[in-house]
Amino acid sequence: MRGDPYPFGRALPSKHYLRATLSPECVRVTHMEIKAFFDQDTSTLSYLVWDPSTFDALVIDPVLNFDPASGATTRSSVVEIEQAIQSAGLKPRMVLETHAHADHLSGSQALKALFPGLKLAIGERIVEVQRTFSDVFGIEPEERPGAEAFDRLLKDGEVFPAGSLEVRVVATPGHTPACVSYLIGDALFVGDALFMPDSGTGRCDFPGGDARRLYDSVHRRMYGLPPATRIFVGHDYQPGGRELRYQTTVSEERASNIQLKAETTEDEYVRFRTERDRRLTAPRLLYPSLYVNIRGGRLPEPDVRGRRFLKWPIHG
Ligand SMILES: N[C@@H](CCC(=O)N[C@@H](CS)C(=O)NCC(=O)O)C(=O)O
Ligand SMILES: [Fe+2]
Repeated sequence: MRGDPYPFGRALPSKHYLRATLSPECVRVTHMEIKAFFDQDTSTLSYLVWDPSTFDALVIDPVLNFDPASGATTRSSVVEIEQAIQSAGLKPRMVLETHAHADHLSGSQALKALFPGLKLAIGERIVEVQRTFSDVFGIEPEERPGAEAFDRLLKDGEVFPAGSLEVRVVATPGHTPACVSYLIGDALFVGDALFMPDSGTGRCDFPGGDARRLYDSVHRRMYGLPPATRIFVGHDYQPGGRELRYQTTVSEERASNIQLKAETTEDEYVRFRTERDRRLTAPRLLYPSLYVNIRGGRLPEPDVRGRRFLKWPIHG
């Protein structure tokens, strides 16, 4: 994967983020509210972010609940977010995916059905992931999902509005090639690139994953942000049964992330990550998740009798 031509060279230096996000003349949103939602079944965090002065809001990484044994999907996680939106009188503008999740189904389409004006966005390299997994699932060429599965594909460094909220895209590949983080004010939503300091980092053994890339994403791009930048993680596996935690800071991660601290070298990290990944098993919902998530969170089209079927490759 080292020969991958993705233009990291174009990335803005970290002092630019400092100017772009924290200096008063550049920041449009000075105050924002963040509410986290936790899906116990997959240990996933979703976030609702809003501007309390305009009520403009966005949702990051919503979950559609799925029981693989029965095939039942339920919208309880999405309904929780909907209720929070309704009770605060918010105007949701966008749903942002940090990546195509491999362990849970996205709730983005269920949310879009509730709020029809919502736009769904994801990092532009999703098209690579769509290609890879269309092959894995043997999807016929004319049925392969592409850019049209999303309302908007985002480029590294792009800054876009969601109502009065201003969002900066920071490409943070490694867990998957298309992973992005979202910087909103002083808060960085990192998806599965980085977890709480006692949990480490995302695995890098999915197709297109790359531990060297993840090191660069975390060490150069995230740890180059101002130390007080708040970090909101995409999962918390509650190691040792500790209470749920999902918010930390750049300085806390730099000082104490168990897998990747400021002083950890690239080789040390890559050795550790590769070794750990060798022992990990596939996520329980790997195939259902990717089948749905490369289609922007859409369930498979129903047949004439309204039944939907997933594809699940078998090997061995
Ligand atoms: N056991 C979980 C899988 C957990 C998992 O693989 N999580 C990914 C994020 S999607 C990860 O990066 N884990 C980091 C690690 O285990 O080191 C499941 O079956 O869903
Ligand atoms: Fe993930």
